[in-house]
Amino acid sequence: MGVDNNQIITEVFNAFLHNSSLVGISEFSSGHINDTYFIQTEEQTDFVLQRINSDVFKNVPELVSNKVKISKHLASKVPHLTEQELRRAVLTFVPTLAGNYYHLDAQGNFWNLTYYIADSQSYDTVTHKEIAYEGGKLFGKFINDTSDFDAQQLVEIIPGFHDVPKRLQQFRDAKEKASDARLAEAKSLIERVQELQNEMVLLQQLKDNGDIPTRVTHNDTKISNALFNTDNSGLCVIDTDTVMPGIVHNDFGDAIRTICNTAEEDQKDLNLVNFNVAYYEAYLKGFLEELHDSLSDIEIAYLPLGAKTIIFIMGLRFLTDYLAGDVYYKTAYDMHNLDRAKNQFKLISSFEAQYEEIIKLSKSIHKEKQ
Ligand code: GN1
Ligand code: MG
Repeated sequence: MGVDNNQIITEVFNAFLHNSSLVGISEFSSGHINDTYFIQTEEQTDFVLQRINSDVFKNVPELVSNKVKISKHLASKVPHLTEQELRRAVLTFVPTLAGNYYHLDAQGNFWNLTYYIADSQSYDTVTHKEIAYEGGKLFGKFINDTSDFDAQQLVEIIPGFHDVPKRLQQFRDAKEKASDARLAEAKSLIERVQELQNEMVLLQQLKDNGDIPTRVTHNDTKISNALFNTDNSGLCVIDTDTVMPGIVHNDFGDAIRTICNTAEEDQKDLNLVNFNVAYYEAYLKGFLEELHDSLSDIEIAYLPLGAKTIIFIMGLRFLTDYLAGDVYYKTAYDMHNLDRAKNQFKLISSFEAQYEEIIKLSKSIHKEKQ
């Protein structure tokens, strides 16, 4: 990071209302879209400053407004917490001196600031059943706590974000324009998309027909967006950029996609990529425990398809970006998006191989709950 960037970050940080003096800046490198910085202060209340990618998010003021509304709603559920406790349990946005929740800098970049949640941990891959269970409780609680919030008050910040027919159209467009070399590299995955596509549009059809209700959903429930206490109990859901109206299957599925993958999302050695059914069971249990009676039978019945569909969507999006020449996700090397896509399609194959067991588990946990 150059000096200029540090200077910009310092100026931007000082546009927010925090009465703190910056003493250190470091970058968190795990996100694929935004640039995220850890801001250390002399007062020892630290912050997370985020430069929001406005190529991806076309309407940042509305995105920030969505996030702040949801944080305020979640805060209203825990009125007994002190301010300090609340900042650990709910992602808390800091206003600017001008009274907004975002700052627009001289270069035209949008920023937002949240309190850093200290003494917490997050996971890119899960190695204990306990984390899968606690993750299920955290994301289940998120859905439950927002189930009385009118989803229509939120702007659909990326229209059709998890809409499979729309994602398939983007894939076909990218395929039309792709280089021969990339088409050749992606050949077997392109065939896989064709095999799976009819099954993968089903949830969107149920949503469009009104058979599955629209509710507030987070839409980026990968497990690294859940924070845990040092004893591994669930603490807080972060990264609410994509909070918008959606179906519960998106949030269920994206958490499963990351919790049950025995390897990281971009692991190249596909022998290491398998679907862990024991973690599926633990996650499902935690998720349904917190949801109490908020889910309908039809929503519950389609949870396994939700998991498969989200894995497919991510594989498809990584593949599309590879074909399009890596224009959307940050990549670290030439074949990064293709490796991510191969990883997701391997995960689908492993899911399919264990499908009967997954269905059996889903049915027995649902019964236990009744
Ligand atoms: C992106 O930037 P990050 O890591 O929060 C993406 C998600 C994908 C995820 C895959 C706005 O999220 O949809 O699931 O990468 N976010 C957007 O790791 O496209
Ligand atoms: Mg995100």
